[in-house]
Amino acid sequence: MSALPEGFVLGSATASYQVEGAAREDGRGPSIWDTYSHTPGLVWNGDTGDVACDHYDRYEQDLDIMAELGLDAYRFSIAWPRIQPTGRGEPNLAGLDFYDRLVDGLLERRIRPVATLYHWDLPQALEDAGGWPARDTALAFADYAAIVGRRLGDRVGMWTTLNEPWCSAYLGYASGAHAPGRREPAAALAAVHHLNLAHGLSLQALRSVVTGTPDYSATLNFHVLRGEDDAVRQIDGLANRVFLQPMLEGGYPEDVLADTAAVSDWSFVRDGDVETIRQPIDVLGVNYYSTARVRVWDGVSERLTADGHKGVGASPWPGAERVEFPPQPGPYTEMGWNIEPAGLTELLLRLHRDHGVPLMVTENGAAFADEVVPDPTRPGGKAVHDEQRVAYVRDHVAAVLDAAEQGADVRGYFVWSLLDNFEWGYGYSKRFGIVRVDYETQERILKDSALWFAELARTRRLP
Ligand code: IFM
Repeated sequence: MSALPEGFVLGSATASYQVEGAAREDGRGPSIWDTYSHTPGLVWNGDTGDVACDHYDRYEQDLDIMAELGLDAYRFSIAWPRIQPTGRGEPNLAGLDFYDRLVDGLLERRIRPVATLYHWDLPQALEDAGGWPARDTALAFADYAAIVGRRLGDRVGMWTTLNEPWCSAYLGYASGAHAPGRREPAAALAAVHHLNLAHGLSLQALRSVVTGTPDYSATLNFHVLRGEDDAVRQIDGLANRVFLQPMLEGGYPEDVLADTAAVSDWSFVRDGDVETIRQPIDVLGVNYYSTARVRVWDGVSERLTADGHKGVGASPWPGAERVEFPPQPGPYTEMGWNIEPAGLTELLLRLHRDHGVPLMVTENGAAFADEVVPDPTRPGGKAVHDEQRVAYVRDHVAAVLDAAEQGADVRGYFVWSLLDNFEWGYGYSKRFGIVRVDYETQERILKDSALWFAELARTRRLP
């Protein structure tokens, strides 16, 4: 299949801390990523999101680029500390006004707003009170969701509660490779549960205030695993099923509770939580970049702990001390992640088979070392010939179409990312954008991948 299915949504994605900048403008409070990135030694080159792509002040220009590319939808995230600078209490109206303008600007350009409530910028005050390992954070999240839903709920086309809670829980609280940088495996499991609870509570809160007829969703970053059965089972449990099962089917997988019993007794799960977490969703967001290889560690040789996705710091896998992560065969992107489009087809088919839920690829893309070259035929006289990214995106869109042809109900594809941006612990050293950002001048240059994507959007067929 090379034609996009009828109604298939093509979009691009970003996240607040990665693109907005304006870290202290209009009453925004500090988030855990401000604290983390300002702590020496934690982020490459000491980079921070203070300025990033200055999207907060240049959003009109970025909206024009999206319109020029012919995007159907834009997936952005809302910065909780702009809405509630300490994570609780009265809303900061200037913060809400920004997203109001953004949503209106999208609708004026006939681009569907897809809003994520949480893409990792937890208000620092909530972390100081315990962070995601504390139940109160989930309750506060529901209040925040209601505030945002009241203000934007007549216009947002799709709501996503959480982006990649795997990263928030395990990289934030077990490996320490992400903010807040804690290395407490038991706390990471409590964070898993409270993120799941936040998902359920925020869906209830949104549904009670939203006046439009949006789709509701959550986005997970799935681990597509290769290797030995028991290692695959364990990591699949911790990475995928610990979110999928409570959100879609109800309750936690028995094997995950058993595997992690020495780390936690899961007594933070209270009566009624299982029911609260399992709320109806219209679409499951799927983020996919690569696959990972696992095997049972022999206990003798040096254990390969590097996780193919964010392999720095301590292990992000509570209770999986006997699993190791050998390197995957290439080719690789600039992140060192292997390129395997067939993994995406396989994942979509699995999710379709096991859960029967409509799917949306909410992130897929690649970092490569781009080069800007003079080109008098292009606006601004510059071009970026990112053939590898074009091939990556093309092959992954083809993989999505393969899954659709084999019966998976896949409703859209969002390329990560619209803009080069702050890549968390890697700072600005990794460029994922289909649009180049010059961080000195804030100039935007459409890369060849952006032009390719525009062609896809225009013709609705794989160029
Ligand atoms: O940049 C991130 C994004 O914030 C979440 N998903 C993966 C991307 C690439 O690492």
